[in-house]
Amino acid sequence: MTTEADDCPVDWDAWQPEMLATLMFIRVGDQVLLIEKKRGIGAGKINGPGGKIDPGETPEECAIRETQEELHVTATGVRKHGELHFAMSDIPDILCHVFLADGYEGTPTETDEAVPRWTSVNELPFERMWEDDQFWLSQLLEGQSFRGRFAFEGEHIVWQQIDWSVDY
Ligand code: 8OG
Repeated sequence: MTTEADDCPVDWDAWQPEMLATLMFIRVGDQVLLIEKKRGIGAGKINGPGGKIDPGETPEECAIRETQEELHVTATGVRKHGELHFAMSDIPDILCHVFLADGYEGTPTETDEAVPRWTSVNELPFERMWEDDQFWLSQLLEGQSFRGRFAFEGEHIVWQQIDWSVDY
């Protein structure tokens, strides 16, 4: 893995995502509501709820809807904190908007798409998550904003850069 601009396999200035997606992380005290994803991209991994943005939908509307569909809860106190730009080798390139919420209504419930997993923010299961999450998820949960760019070969990062100076 490298962060040297010269070695970057992607022309980020010309890069266009092929898919728009979202992620939602609901943090209450020292716990964050994660999911074990049952289907779709990243099935079997631990992640936040989220998914593809529908036509006509804002990213925030999508993150709230996906969380309702996957866990039967409505996130409250939602704020955008991140963007993830993924240049992928074997699946479409993705731009993912990342949201942080400080509350929710409803009861986290298993659905066809996900199993809810309340997790300590100090014990995030990075070994079961996407490889890039270890570089931004703890900071996001502390309220930091960021824009991450990652080039993947298969499941592995070959280049990355995270800008912590952004604001949304
Ligand atoms: O609709 P579907 O659930 O298949 O959409 C893919 C979801 O997976 C979407 O919420 C974005 C998320 N996702 C990626 N790549 C990565 C990643 O590297 N890290 C995390 N945390 N989520 C990712 O597509």
